[in-house]
Amino acid sequence: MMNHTSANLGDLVVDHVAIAVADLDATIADYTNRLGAKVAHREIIADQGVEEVLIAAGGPFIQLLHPLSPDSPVGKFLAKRGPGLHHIGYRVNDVAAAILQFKAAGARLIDEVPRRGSRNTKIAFVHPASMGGVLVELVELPE
Ligand code: CMX
Ligand code: CO
Repeated sequence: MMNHTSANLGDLVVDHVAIAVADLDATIADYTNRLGAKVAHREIIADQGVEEVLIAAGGPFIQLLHPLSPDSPVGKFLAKRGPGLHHIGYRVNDVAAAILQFKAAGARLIDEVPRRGSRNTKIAFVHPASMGGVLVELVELPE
């Protein structure tokens, strides 16, 4: 059966590529004016200390992330590294099952229990130390 999510983590599908930005509106303008991109979604995720803007990009979204405060994870990232690539989100059918699979494989999880992401998704982060220096987000779309 064809599915837009990956079965058993088998068919890898990128949901979004996330970029940490210092100036959200200026960056949106760069994408819309220079690339002709359209904003698909905008949401404040207060408990994660971020505002996200999803840019439509023909398949996976480009997720612009702006910190709500300097002591949030993205705020600390910006202070340490400056704006740039932050993480890649991959779709999975069942994020709780995916967490168990990553744990069984010896990966370091940031989230041992799924939390709520934007768009009513269920998400979990895998530590960059376990994925070649890249922060990975597992994304389960709502029904
Ligand atoms: N990619 C790669 N490395 C990263 C990173 C990232 N996005 N963020 C931090 N790091 C690195 C740091 O540079 C640091 O490296 P060194 O030890 O070599 O200096 C190390 O990871 C530890 O970083 P830290 O700033 O001390 O912060 P923490 O360990 O507290 O947290 C991380 C790091 C990845 C666990 C944290 O940023 C996190 O929990 N992120 C997930 C939450 C998040 O970003 N939510 C917003 C996204 C919302 C959404 O996508 O919907
Ligand atoms: Co994300």
